[in-house]
Amino acid sequence: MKLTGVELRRVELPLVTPFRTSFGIEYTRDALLVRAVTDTGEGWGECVSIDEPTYSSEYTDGAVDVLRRFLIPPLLSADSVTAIGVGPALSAIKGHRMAKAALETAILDAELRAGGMSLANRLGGTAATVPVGVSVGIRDTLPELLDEVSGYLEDGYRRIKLKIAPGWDLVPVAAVRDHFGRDVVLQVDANTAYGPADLRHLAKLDAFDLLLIEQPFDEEDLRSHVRLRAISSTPVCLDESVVSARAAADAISWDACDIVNIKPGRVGGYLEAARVHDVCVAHGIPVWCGGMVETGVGRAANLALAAMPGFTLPGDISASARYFATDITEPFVVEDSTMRVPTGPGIGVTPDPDALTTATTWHEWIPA
Ligand code: OSB
Ligand code: MG
Repeated sequence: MKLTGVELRRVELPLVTPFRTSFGIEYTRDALLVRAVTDTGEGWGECVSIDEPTYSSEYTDGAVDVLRRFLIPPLLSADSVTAIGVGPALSAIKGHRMAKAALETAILDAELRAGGMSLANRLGGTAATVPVGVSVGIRDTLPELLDEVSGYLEDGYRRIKLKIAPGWDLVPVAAVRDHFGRDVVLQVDANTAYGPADLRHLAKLDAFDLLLIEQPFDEEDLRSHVRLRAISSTPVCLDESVVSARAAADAISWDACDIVNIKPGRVGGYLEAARVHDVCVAHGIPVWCGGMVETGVGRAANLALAAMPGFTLPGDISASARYFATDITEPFVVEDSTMRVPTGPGIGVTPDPDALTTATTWHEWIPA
């Protein structure tokens, strides 16, 4: 397959509810899409970076820069490209996994469309539907939080994840437990907001029978995650720390986690995400598919990944309507607390041209 050009496109989608985490608040999703054009057709990928380097070191302006200056040019000058060849071809460029993932996904999508195979089949996904979960941001008041959670439970979400941060942890978790009871599957995500001095405080979450606590400590502080596991009964899940299959293997061998959240962007693409899955399955570590407030393009691909057999826990895969009034693809919907895995070739969806035009704030064509 010859890559003949790549289009970078930024789309801005207002969020139906502002999304506040321990690292900031978002009112809109400014997503970066990559369209790979080849001699056998085109493919799409979504870069999951956010506006500021507050979740990880990547940020969208930086992703645009590294894509156009360092990642796209070598692939455009190659005689031919394959999806499995993208990682090795770009290995001289350090980091920038979200940018690499978006480019690899666009090429993988083009390749799979040309061959008539779905991404789920390519990855070894077997489930036709996957259970949905929802990630609930930090709110100003407890009544607002309870209201939002109540709406999601009515919508059919089987698992609720509460964002926590120092000052917003035991009280909101207790409130949700008291109000909705023990049957709700509840977990929390701290996005690295705590430090070693908070170990005893976090162990108090044991009273609430949580499915897991996600990434309480710094991404490089595996030691504190090991220590928390030793003093707490709540399973520890890693997100930010797991940047590759090797990082997953290291974390598991050091007893730093019980569960792993797999985000394809964070690990450099769907092919590496499948390898993270395999490492975790080999060690008996359950995994689930994380989210980065993706548009329909990224969501479609995440569903394909979540169809793999090791994804035994509900992911942060919610309906398009949980995030946006209008998505750029056909909206993804929740049916019977599950979502359907796309079956069409490649990622299985294509952005709607009108919705795309309306949402576009910037685009650039990079020719071979
Ligand atoms: O840590 O899982 C996270 C969103 C942006 C950045 C990091 C995270 C999140 C979420 C939202 O929790 C998950 C989603 O619904 O897409
Ligand atoms: Mg997380």
